[in-house]
Amino acid sequence: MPHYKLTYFNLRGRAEISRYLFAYSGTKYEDHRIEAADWPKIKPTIPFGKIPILEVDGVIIHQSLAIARYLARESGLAGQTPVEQALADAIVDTIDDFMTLFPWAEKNQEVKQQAFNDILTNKAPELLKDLDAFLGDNKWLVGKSVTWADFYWDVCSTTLLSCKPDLADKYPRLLALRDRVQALPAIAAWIQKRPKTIM
Ligand code: GSH
Repeated sequence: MPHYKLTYFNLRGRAEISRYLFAYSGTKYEDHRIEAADWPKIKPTIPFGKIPILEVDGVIIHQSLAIARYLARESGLAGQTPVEQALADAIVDTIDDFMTLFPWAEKNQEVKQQAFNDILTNKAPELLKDLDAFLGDNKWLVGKSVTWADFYWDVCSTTLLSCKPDLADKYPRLLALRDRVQALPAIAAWIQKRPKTIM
């Protein structure tokens, strides 16, 4: 078993999908959380200067979704066939396209709040409608078993719902999918024990 070290801020953010995958597979890893105040001196030491990064026996992998896709493959959660894998990737990318619309690092709180409201009110409905149609009455987003796409929906929607609690009220099937992910014993245990952070 390689030595895994995941480095990120003390946030769920872009590292939480990988933490879910570690939790689900029961793989030991170092959940290294850095203080924002220490970031300026750490940044230049990191290839490409962004986090999360995952060190696998000292090899540094950057980009949150490359990290998560690797962990999903390792734990059998990437999809059961090449087509399922492509579909899971496509759903993850679709959700991620939406998440990257938000100006997470905006310093002006008024500007930030206005942009968040606009995206949550005017752009989210389209994503939710499409995701709901894609899920239909299936248990999981892709194939017959849980994949990292279901995890990504849960992780991202947790943050979205913290910004707008009624966001998905019109989509009980998407809310039920969150419940199914969160009821997986290893995920339930992780949610219970993880550090409580705003994002
Ligand atoms: N596409 C990259 C990923 O998914 O990993 C984005 C990485 C990214 O922007 N990370 C942010 C960061 O490192 C934190 S969420 N911010 C500090 C900086 O840019 O100096």
